[in-house]
Amino acid sequence: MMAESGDDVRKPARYGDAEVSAGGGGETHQVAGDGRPTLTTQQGIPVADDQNSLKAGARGPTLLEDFHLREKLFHFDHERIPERVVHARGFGAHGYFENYGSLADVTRADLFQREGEKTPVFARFSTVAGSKGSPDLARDVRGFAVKFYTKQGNWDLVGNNIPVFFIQDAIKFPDLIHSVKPEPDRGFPQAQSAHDNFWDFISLSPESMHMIMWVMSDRTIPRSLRFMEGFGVHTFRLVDDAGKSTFVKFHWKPKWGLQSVVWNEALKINGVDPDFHRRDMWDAIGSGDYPEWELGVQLFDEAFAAKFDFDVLDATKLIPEEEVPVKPIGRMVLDRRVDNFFAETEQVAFCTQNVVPGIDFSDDPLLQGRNFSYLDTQLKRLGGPNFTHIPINAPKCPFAHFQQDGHMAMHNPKGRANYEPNSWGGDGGPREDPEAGYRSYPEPIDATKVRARSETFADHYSQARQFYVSQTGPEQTHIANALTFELSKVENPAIRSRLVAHLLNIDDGLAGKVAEGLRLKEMPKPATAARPTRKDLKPSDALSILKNGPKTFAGRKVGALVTDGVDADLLAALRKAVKAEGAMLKLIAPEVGGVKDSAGTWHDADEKLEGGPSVLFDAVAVLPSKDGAALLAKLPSARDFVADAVAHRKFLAYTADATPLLEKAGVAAQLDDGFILLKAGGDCDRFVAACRKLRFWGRADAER
Ligand code: HDE
Repeated sequence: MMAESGDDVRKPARYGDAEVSAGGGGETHQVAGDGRPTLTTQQGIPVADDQNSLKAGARGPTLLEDFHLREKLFHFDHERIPERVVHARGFGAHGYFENYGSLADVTRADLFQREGEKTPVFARFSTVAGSKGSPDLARDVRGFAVKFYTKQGNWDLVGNNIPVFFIQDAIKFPDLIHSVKPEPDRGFPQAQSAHDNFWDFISLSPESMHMIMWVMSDRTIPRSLRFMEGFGVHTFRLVDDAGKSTFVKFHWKPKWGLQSVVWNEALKINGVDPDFHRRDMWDAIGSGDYPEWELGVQLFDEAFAAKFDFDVLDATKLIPEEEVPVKPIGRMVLDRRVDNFFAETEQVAFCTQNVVPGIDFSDDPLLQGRNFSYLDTQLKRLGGPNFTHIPINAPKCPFAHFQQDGHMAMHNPKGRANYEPNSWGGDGGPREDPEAGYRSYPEPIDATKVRARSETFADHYSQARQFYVSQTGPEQTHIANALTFELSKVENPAIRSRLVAHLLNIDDGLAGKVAEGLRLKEMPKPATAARPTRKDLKPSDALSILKNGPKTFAGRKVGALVTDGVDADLLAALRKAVKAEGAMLKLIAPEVGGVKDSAGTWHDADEKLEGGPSVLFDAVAVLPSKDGAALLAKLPSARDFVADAVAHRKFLAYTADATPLLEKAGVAAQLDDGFILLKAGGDCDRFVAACRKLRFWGRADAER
């Protein structure tokens, strides 16, 4: 029988570079000293042994007396808080907003008064439907929420990457979200709209059709959170010092242009890197490649609202930028990662009701409902009314009020006064300020109380059509393919057909393609339309991604597939050309340890081949040596690397030695202008210049 006493039986042990001490059962102990602090309990009591619980004999039962064990398990058991009911999966970062000039002529909002002034911000991007652990590249709307810590309190602009929404009245939100979330009997599918319940609800809600066009476009599969737009969606009000109101819609435009992945890439990225978007943001900020957007406003008055084709209070409609231009007013730069994901990204509590003097609501019924919902949800999620005491939610300006107590109260006022009016003079606490204080815009309202939908909201198809006809050919194909994909996952044929009936009111060509893609036995009759579709709305270039791509390859990534013997000069030239563009080069090799180039220099790899497929990169280079190409040609992962890059219409640089691999990947016979042969260093510059177009859309037959 071996010793089971409490004697100190620790002996030194070495595991590679780690020197530890091993206990009687061989367990690892690392002890304090040499500048390492002493481990304590939450109460500050020093801990002697964090590997073993207190037992009656080394093989005996654990004792209830072990306060360290109990405290450790108790705390662990309570680590989770409820995830957000929507937008559960998100990623946040800190930064600042900087004014281009003063907006004093339209708003008294303090943050917009002074040119060049910076306001600290925290932004959180999210998907909507999936749980916290769902993959980043689900086809979904992206949340785009920004908290501005202004000198007059926090302003939360809680938007999306799409300028319109599915529904017109907040009362439908629980139904919409129930329909898209996993079906209640089976608990799946996760993070997907491709199922019966969602399309059942949508096909019975014609007001969703405009949003559906956006959701089925590549907007819902962004390449990076850095390359997507953001929108405040609703019409808001700006109010100036004299009390004059101007309507406003907010737009975020990414500095590096718009870019999305294609659907087949999204499916594969979700498998190989479910954290694709958050990793991209983390890496970009870490390498000083700061995500940046310009904030713009569409400003208009009551007269414009009265004559505009649609109701500005209807969140399923947008105002084309060609009709009311977006005026840039400042930029947001995200330059700091969070220190702790839970404390910041998880606990941040955005509320649409958080507005500052000079910014006000419109009567959009969706916005009005949100103003209740966000505050309400934080109580449940963060466990009490004091969530503003959490540093990420606390204003960065002075604040003073008489709200007190509650769970975990951290800012506890001193003194006697906790009410007003009071007669405690200088010790009486804060007082209201009629001048600086928030004054709601005195909108005249003379109305009858009704439960009704305004008839001015009744046109459901005209802007859906306008969106569709504003897209380029490839983008229209993607919309048809996405609808076909989603509806093919719907089991009930009546729902498929019902949706096509709506598409007939949008565009016959689109309806035809989807009907054919689904192999509908019979074309349905067009859905009854509350208002006939207008065909006279002018196409708007601002609605297309491809018409708003970057003119640079900056911020993008090239994946270079290399083996031992890779041409040292070419690799150096490629690295230089990519860097000069402000892009990144990642090396993918058969083993993560790296490769030795033709000059005998060692290069560490960024990824092992199986973990670095081409879907993770914006363009690829295939640079094996002759022997390397023969080796790669035998590997399915290398053949997929090449075949996928070609199918996804990426620019592909290659060397003559790579030919056996291109042959085995089945692409050697179709070398189009998207393939760039690298013979000398100068060819690398040509390759990078070509990459500015992001994809070679001219490649034939890459998709159906
Ligand atoms: Fe939200 N939404 N929403 N939403 N929403 C939430 O608030 C809600 C809507 C949006 O990163 C919840 O804190 C209702 C439109 C974003 O923390 C909840 C309605 C837009 C985020 C809620 C809408 C959004 C949320 C869940 C219909 C774009 C994530 C957790 C009236 C303009 C914020 C939370 C973050 C989150 C309710 C519609 C954007 C439940 C009732 C339209 C970006 O309060």
